[in-house]
Amino acid sequence: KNIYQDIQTAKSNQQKLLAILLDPDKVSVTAIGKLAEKINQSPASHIFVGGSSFEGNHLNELLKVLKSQINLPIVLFPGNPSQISPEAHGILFLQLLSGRNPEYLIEHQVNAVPVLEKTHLEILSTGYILIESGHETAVERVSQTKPINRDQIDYVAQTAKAGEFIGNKLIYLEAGSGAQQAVSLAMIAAVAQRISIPLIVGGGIRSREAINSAFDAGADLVVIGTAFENDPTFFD
Ligand code: 1GP
Repeated sequence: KNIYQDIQTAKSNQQKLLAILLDPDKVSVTAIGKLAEKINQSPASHIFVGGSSFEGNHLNELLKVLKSQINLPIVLFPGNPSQISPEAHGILFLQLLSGRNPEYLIEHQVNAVPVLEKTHLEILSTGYILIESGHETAVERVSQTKPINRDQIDYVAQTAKAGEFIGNKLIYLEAGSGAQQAVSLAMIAAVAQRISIPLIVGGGIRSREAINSAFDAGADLVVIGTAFENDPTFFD
């Protein structure tokens, strides 16, 4: 159970982290072999597994195969409590701080407890902040919450700080998977300066340049989903 400690150590050493997000809806168990090879050759430090709509049928099997082929911490990034599996190493225990839907602020979390208590997953309390990105994303649709406007930089930084005060261990700035526009560099910078906990940024980041710019702006960990999904040679 040292995923969080390792993220903090990386942050204090100004070492940047990269997570590849695998959506179980889009990755079959049989396709893992080929992907695993690419992931092992990539600079990824973490694997995130999850999606907004996935119902969890082959999750255990998928995670077992991943663990056998990849030597990185595997962290669940669940859209709902059915996406919890004891086969991962940790879980982003998300609170949708940008929304005002009690289901995603506390109800799912309460319901997840009996399931989580039966696992050894490292629980990573994460303030999750959805930022408007040009079109309606799956998170917005599923959570029935409105993202925060791209221009409300100070309000987003304030929201992130509230998450830190509440006790979140991580803040995740999310534009949504496949977002047209990633979170702006100005917003990343403002949030990074305001909080002292590690900052995760994802959604719509599709190039090496965009990854590096997010790091330079202050992201500690960048999440890449769609770009790798569409092109497994992305990191070559
Ligand atoms: C989505 O932040 C992640 O939750 C990754 O987004 O699929 O756009 O890379 P992309």
